Amino acid sequence: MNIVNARLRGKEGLFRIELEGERIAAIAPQPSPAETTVGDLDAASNLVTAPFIEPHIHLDATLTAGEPAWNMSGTLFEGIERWGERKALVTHEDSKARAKKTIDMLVDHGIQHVRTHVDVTDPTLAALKAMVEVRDETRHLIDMQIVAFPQEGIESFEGGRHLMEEAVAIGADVVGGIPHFENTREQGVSSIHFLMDLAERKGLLVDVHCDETDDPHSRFLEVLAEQARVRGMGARVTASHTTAMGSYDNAYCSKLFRLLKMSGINFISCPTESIHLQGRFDTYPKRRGLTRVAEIDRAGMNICFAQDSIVDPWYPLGNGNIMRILEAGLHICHMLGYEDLQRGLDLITDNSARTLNLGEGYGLEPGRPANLLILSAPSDYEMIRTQGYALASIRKGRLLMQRTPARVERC
Ligand code: 17E
Ligand code: FE2
Repeated sequence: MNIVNARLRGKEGLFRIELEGERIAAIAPQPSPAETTVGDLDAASNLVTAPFIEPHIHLDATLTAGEPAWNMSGTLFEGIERWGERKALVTHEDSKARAKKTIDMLVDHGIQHVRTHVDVTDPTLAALKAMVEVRDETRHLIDMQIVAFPQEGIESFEGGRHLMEEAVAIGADVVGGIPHFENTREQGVSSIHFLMDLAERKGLLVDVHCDETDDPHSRFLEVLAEQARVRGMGARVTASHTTAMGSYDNAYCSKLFRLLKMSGINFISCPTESIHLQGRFDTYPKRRGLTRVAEIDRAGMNICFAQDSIVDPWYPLGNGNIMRILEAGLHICHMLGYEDLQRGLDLITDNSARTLNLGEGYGLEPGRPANLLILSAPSDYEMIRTQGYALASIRKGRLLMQRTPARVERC
């Protein structure tokens, strides 16, 4: 299969992309618009990109909002409480069915790489065992990384350390954490030492829910970054949320940024989730409750956007469309400047690939997997402005999804 009349990000003119089997064989400039021949796909001068990425979602909790009760306060903490009630009802089949339904939503929106957190503060590890099967059974649709995520704490939950180790033995790819939820500051710090030791010993990646609160005294990011720095693991470590950074004062942040840059860790912001869950203890003025996305990006550090939730105790909406998250995130983070709009898709493609350590498994280059999207607009700016979408998703050289745009007739 070949794709003709493709526009590529950051390049002038049109291109022809040749796919051979499961790989990209060649990418060549195309001097003039081409007719399609049988088996070719016409990008019609629109962007062709590597697939969209969902770097932070909870596929174990998805599609459970209101079961058995709704989160009435809209806080993170009530979400954790409501999830605790639903978690008691989790079964193997229920977990698999909801995760697969959600993966279909992601695939419909051009996502082919997913990192999912799975709550392992459950002595049965039912959801984790289910997700390991889902990871295998959906390989034709997505590449999945599973994070062993201790929702109720590593130190504060009975047997927490043991459950983390067991989750890794069963097949988790990434070690998680939640230091701001541990009972004490000391437990938060020791949980980070424990999880970094575990990841280093097993050669795994790290992705910690870190300082997901408006409390400016929640300062576990410095501990995580310093641990990553001294162990030389920065590129393999991610700090998710870090919303407390939106409440740190500038004096502390300027010191913190020096360490963050030295550490080389990655960041994930979930803008729709955080604007919904945070700011809940404020009246007015009311905080946005997000990390410093633009500042992290401008300091040359790696940051990407994620959905976090789809219809769960923390967030009642969501449909798998990461372009919606990008558009909301750029608004919320004051990132509608000219430069930001030129390269907005970085936040859901290349930056996310770096966070997930996808390496040569990702990107439009000859020799790499024939995984790509035909988009509905010719540039990042136009994709964002027109609320664009993936028109086609190709994986390992085969069409996964094609979308027919709605037609409007002026009368
Ligand atoms: N758990 C958590 O601690 N934080 C979140 N944002 C979600 C689950 C969705
Ligand atoms: Fe999360």
